Amino acid sequence: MFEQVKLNFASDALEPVIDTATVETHYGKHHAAYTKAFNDLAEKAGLSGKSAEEILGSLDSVQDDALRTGLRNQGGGYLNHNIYFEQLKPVSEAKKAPEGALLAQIEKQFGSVDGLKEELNALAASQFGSGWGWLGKKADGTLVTYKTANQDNNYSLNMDVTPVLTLDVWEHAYYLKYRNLRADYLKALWDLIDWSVAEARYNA
Ligand code: MN3
Repeated sequence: MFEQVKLNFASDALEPVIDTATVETHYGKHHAAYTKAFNDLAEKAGLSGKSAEEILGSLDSVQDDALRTGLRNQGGGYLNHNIYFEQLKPVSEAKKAPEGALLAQIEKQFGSVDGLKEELNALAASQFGSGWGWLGKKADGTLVTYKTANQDNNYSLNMDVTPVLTLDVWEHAYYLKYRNLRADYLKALWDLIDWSVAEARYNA
């Protein structure tokens, strides 16, 4: 049974960066719907015992086209939002900057944390239509920025990376407050990113 990650905050606690209605709709409706649909499809496909990462990483083994597409979209929607919501904390509680190995690698590759934010925001802002901007880690510890369309991720695309951070650029993530200003949402979102979660993912 796939379950939504528990939120580290009340639905109004991300104000003013993310408004209460967006949290309630995004987590309570969109993410909940992806989760239910993924559970239903995984059961139908006889894959309920596997992890979401395993299912998405072996979609080729699902023969039925509609089932495979459904698992890709709903499973991606389920997992991507778990990764997204897990890394968010209220402004007053989020760890504001990385330390240790992650910080060293960011400085080596991007010059500074601000340099990384700038590059990743530009990449996420450039995603045409719905999708995600990502910071990922390769097996050798190298960091990589990339973007994916719709609910695709490193697992469904069989990329040799694991997620460190993700930025949701579907309109449902920001449109109630930021309207068409995706770049403003991306800039503000960093105030909610809890770097202790990114460190744990990087050091895993
Ligand atoms: Mn979303």
